Amino acid sequence: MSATNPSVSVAPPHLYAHGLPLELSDDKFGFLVESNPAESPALLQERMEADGYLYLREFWPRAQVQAVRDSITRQLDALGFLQPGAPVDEARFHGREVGRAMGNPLNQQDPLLQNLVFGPRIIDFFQTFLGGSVRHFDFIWFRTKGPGLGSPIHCDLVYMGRGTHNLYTTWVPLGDVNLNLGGLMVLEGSHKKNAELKPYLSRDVDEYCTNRDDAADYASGKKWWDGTLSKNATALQASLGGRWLTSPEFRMGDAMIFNMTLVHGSLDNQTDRFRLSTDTRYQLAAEPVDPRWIGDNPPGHTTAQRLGRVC
Ligand SMILES: O=C(O)CCC(=O)C(=O)O
Ligand SMILES: [Fe+2]
Repeated sequence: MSATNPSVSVAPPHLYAHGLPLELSDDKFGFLVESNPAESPALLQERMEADGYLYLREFWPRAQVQAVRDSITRQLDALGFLQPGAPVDEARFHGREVGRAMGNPLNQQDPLLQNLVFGPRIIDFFQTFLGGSVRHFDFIWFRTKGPGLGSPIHCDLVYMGRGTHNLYTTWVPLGDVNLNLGGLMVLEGSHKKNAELKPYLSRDVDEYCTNRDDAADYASGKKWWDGTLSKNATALQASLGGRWLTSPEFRMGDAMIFNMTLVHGSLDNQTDRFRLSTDTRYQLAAEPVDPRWIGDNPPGHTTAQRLGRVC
């Protein structure tokens, strides 16, 4: 089956999120709607408003993304993360996770990567889409997901909401990602559940309540809330409604753009290979920016960024 052949997209019998099987009936599960990046900004804005995302197939030339993948798999190989003897491009897992987005050892300054995720193609797209001069966050979130659990379900706002909320994520598969390998999944219509999600969306992972007993542990960094909304995709779906949506196969060159309040996570990886992707952020340059993600060496979720408030 496709576990050993990434180019063949055969649906596995079960899909899992955080170790639990998803319900795959038509009313619970489906596929993302594709958009054409050349459509008018008004139409793309309408779709973003309606769906919370834009799934753009073949946004970049495949060869450009392959060159970035090559650079990353070479780094993973040199760092000892890949199975010796297997073709490097297959990115076979060698027993050790690479680490979460923060503290990931891969090179953020790689010119091929920078030219992909911060280059003219994507910046021009956002300038047209947002109707003004655009800036990106400097930090690049690497996802190098080995066999096992995908990313927990969350909204991006709680990690990056200290500037404008007119902010967009672009998720970039660095390799073809079929259902076995486990790509992004989003909960249909969840970006419009602001009332239900208000207690969650009003939080920030680097904030803590000064009037609670454990305030000192949060201030010192001993404790941290990781921003997870739910570890049970089906229970969350039962309360919010909507289908879980993914792609039958994200392909190299695709871009998946979404807003700050769209609930998402990723499918568990049922193969013995790494699933490689990045995610990056874009906004109007004139609007306020979250300082955690800006600069040559962005501070990120460090204790210096902790903010206490009475809650
Ligand atoms: O790739 C993943 O597993 C998660 C991606 C994500 O959370 C994002 O792009 O914001
Ligand atoms: Fe995210």
